[in-house]
Amino acid sequence: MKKAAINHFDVIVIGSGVSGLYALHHLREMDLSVQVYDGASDIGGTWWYNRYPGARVDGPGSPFYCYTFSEDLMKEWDWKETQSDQPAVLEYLEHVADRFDLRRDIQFNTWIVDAVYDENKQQWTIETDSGEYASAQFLICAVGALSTANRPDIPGIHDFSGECYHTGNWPHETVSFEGKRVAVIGTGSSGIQSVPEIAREADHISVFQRTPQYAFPAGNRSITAEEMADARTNWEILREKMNDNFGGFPYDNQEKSALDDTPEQRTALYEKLWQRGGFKFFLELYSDIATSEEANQSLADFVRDKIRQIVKDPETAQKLLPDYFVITKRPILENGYFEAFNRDNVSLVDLREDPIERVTPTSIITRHGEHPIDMLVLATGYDAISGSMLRLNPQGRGGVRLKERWTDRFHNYLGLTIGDFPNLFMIHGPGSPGVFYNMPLGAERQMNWIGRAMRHLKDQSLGSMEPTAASEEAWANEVSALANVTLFPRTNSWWTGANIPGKPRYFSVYLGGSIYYQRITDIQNKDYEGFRFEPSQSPD
Ligand code: NA7
Repeated sequence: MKKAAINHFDVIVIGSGVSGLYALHHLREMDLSVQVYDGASDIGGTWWYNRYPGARVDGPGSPFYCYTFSEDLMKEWDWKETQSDQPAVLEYLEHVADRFDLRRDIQFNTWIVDAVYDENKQQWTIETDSGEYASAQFLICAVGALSTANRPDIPGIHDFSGECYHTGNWPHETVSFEGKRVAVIGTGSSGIQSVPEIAREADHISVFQRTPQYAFPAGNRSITAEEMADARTNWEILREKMNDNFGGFPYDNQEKSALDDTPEQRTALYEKLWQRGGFKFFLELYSDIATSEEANQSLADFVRDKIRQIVKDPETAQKLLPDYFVITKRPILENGYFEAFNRDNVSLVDLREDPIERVTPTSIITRHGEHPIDMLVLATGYDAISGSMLRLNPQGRGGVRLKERWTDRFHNYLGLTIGDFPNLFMIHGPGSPGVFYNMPLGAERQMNWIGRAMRHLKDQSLGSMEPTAASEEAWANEVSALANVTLFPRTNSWWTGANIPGKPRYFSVYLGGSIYYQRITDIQNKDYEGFRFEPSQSPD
């Protein structure tokens, strides 16, 4: 990397989504100089890009999908619905950016094309797509766990002459489906959220399904003024509960096994949760749905029955029946997805029996026929969790590139740091609870850990920190040991990397929730066990 005159900061943050915004705020509070870069024209990250019809929070939702660092913020913000839609979440993040005056340290429309560590100076230098350089002792990668789009490599797809959109990079202008024949490829959360919305407007919609999915009623509803008032009054208690809960939400961890109940009792519980809907379905379930095949089967059968009951055409219903362990792919919340197949203008193409062969300028050709279309919606997901780090592909100690280190697995320690990449920190990286945890709260807790580590370096006149190879290996074993207790690794999903050809195939999320935060704090308290430090080379 050639060096022109460059600006120097204490910290450079890449990304101004949920994690990057908090990182900036926290680092400022620590009196550090910070520069944030974002390729988009405004804040929001994944919530800035994901504007497809029907995009909503599909976790436990509002009012607890939020930052917790400021009580005032909690007190002044009114959430309207339990499953907030994308505009509502973005509005909240914009409010946070305004309230804490964050934008003045964020350079938008700036893509970071390279990041290189200088061992002598103990600092990172980044290069932007406009040829600017900047350096900092610390580099924080808040690059998003679901932000590198997976675009299917279907023969002829680039020759398609109609409109073509990936759900994770949806246009800001209104997209009209009126009078159009639309193809949606992909039936994950994005496809399942968008199909009923598109179906209301389009002339016809063909859903191209590779894997049938379990989807649960979103149960979206308005949040009452009483509920908001209650959340505010009890905020301290709720916050504590969020910190103790497995997923970072103020609910009780479940301890009862499905096998302790009779089949009738199980069905009664599933029915009650189904009728209420929402992500709380999974939080109030039995404790062993993800670990016991028998428990899992009982819920899977229940959902398959529901699909058969909702979808009127038995042949279509049959094709929609999932056959993997329920909840071992990211659970999906739906708003009328299965009902949509009862409409005359919605049809299903089962790619397992009728795979796509190619795309022409005006159609999709499958083994058994041609599907003329005007618009192609790619709801094909992401190179999740590790993809955005690999796209950045930083260069660490000895000139090593991340792509060279992350060939067989995503080597890291605590999901926060990587050996040979000193002073680089990830938020929601592989090896952290990331996508299995309330992400704004997780970002805060990970960033607080990182801030404390930075303070430690400064106080001790240390120049760099990075994990040892042994601690990375031990961490990898811990991540895998937790995952292997569950059924998750046995299903092809973006959690296991199976959706991306050639990606290392293993479950890279730390399944520990609140235990994780205790673990990383303990390590910090035990003099940073597993890390090695270098003294500072700089005169001050
Ligand atoms: P997902 O959950 O990864 O879903 C992607 C879907 O696209 C899924 O049904 C895939 O089938 C399908 N897919 C991917 N590639 C292809 C090709 N080449 N051909 C046909 N079908 C394909 O991504 P989402 O955006 O829906 O959701 C991501 C997360 O964002 C979500 O969990 C929320 O937390 C927010 P597969 O199942 O792999 O067979």
